[in-house]
Order: sequence, then C-alpha cells, then structure tokens
Amino acid sequence: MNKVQTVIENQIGILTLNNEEKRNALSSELLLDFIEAFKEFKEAKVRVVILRAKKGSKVWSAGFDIDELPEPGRDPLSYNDPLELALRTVQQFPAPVIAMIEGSVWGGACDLAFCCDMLIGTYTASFAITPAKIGVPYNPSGILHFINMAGIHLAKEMFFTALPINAQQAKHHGILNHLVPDIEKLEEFTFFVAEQIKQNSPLSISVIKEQLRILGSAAPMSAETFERIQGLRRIVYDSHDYKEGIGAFREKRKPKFND
Ligand code: YXS
Repeated sequence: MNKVQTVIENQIGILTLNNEEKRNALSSELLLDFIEAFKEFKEAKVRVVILRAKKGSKVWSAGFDIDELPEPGRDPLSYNDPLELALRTVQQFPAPVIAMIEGSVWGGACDLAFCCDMLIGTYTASFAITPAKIGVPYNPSGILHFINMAGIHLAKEMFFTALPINAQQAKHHGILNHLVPDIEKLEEFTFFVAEQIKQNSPLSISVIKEQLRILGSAAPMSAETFERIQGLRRIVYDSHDYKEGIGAFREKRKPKFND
C-alpha cells in the first residue's frame, strides 16, 4: 500500500500522508513514495501542492522513523538520506507547497513542514523538535531551516527542551501563516489560498521561490568550519546517548543520558 495518497484536481496536487499505524512516521518507504508523488505533480504542472494528514488526525507526523535510525557510527541524517532528499524536493519544487496541519508534528516532520512555503494549521496543531530527546545531533541544513523559521531563541528553546509548542505559539512566532480555529474550515481556507496562488504567473512564482530558497540558505562557511561541524556531529552519533535514546524509545522507557 502506498504510504502517501495523491490527488490532482484543478491544477492542485494534494498529498496525504498514509502511515497511520506508525503515526505517519517518515519511513524510507513513505519518503520515496513522497518523492515519486512530487515527480507526478511536476509532470502534471500543478500550480500548488497541499501536504496534509488524513482529516481528523491527532498526529500529523511522528517524524523520522526511529526504527530506521542507523546504528551508532553512521550519520543518521546524511545528505542523500530519503528525508533530506524529500526536504530538497519540497524546497526545489517550482510551485508553492502548503502544509495543512492538523495534529502534532514531531522531529524531522517539523523540518518537512518548515520546508514548505506556507503553513496553515488549526488549534490541534503543535510542533516539537526532538533530536536532544533521542540523542541525535541534527544537521546544519535542518538547523538553518529552524533558525530561519522560528528565530534563534525559539529554535534553541525547541531544540533544548524538545517540548511541543502549541498552535497559538506557532502563529505568534510566524511558524503558522494562518491559524484557522474551526477545524471544519481548515480545508476550505487552505483551498481558498491555493486558488489565489493559481491566479498568478507560475513562471514568476517559480523564479521568486528559487531566489528565496537561495538567499534564505545563504550562510557562508569555510571548509574548516564545515569540517568542525561534521566532527561535532560525529561525536554525537557515535555516542552512548544516541544508542540510549533509540533504545529507550524502542523499550518505551525514559532515556538515561550521560552527563
Ligand atoms: O508500539 P507500536 O508497534 O504500535 O508502534 C507505536 C510507535 O512505536 C510507533 N511510532 C513510531 N515508530 C517509529 N518512529 C516514530 N517516530 C514513531 N512514532 C510512533 O507508532 C505506533 C503508535 O505510536 P503510539 O502508541 O506512541 O501512538 P500515540 O498516539 O500514543 O502517540 C503518538 C506520539 C507521536 C505522541 C508518539 O508515538 C511519539 O511520541 N512518537 C515519537 C515522536 C518523536 O519523538 N519523533 C522524533 C523521531 S526522530 C526524528 O524525527 C529525527 C531523527 S530528530 O529526532 O533528529 O528530530
């Protein structure tokens, strides 16, 4: 069964996450279906994509599939891993991608939602950035996404506490473009915004989107700085904490991290 469902109607592509038994955890299978869906949308020249979970979902996505995190010693979020490929697919897609959020968003799924061009949510939406809960170092591109989206202080709070922020906080900090209190009206409003985008020039929008991506990710870095970051990340993903975080999740117990 496909781990994503796709519909194309009136030049709008709709992608529904479809891995409910694992709370839409972003498994490699789901992410590869996700990437294929965007290829289909590109061939169909859709003018907007709406990314969603099934109506009424309590969890939009539980984030990276923890069962697929590699053993210590291997980078858990390297450049060509399916999650990173999916994030770049969204960022490089020529038309706007709107994340329509119902329910809680965790870890790598926050990165996925934040890579979308707009987020429209309802009061059940929440966002939690969780690497520290699992003993994962995250990665520079993801951290840049979070700084750009949340600002450095909120990004630090979300990384360090791993606690969810609610929909009102997300709207206040500009993470949600719109907070639609009436869950029944969430779809109606999201499609209204999509229809407004459809009226405008797809070529102009695609070039503006690409300029925003390039300028938004422009952070000059020397080779030495890059190597220092990679060295720091390796310390974490080689660590006891990384192994302990994954094991604790699997055994449904609180992790015991080293001091
Ligand atoms: O016990 P069974 O076999 O039924 O499976 C359970 C969960 O183990 C499974 N599941 C997951 N499996 C793999 N990866 C996940 N991320 C994941 N989340 C859930 O789905 C089945 C139902 O889960 P359950 O019983 O906990 O559902 P619930 O409704 O009571 O609670 C929903 C959540 C989302 C609050 C809860 O499942 C949860 O806290 N999940 C973990 C959220 C999380 O910490 N995600 C971060 C993943 S790591 C990641 O994204 C990046 C690597 S990083 O950490 O760097 O951001």
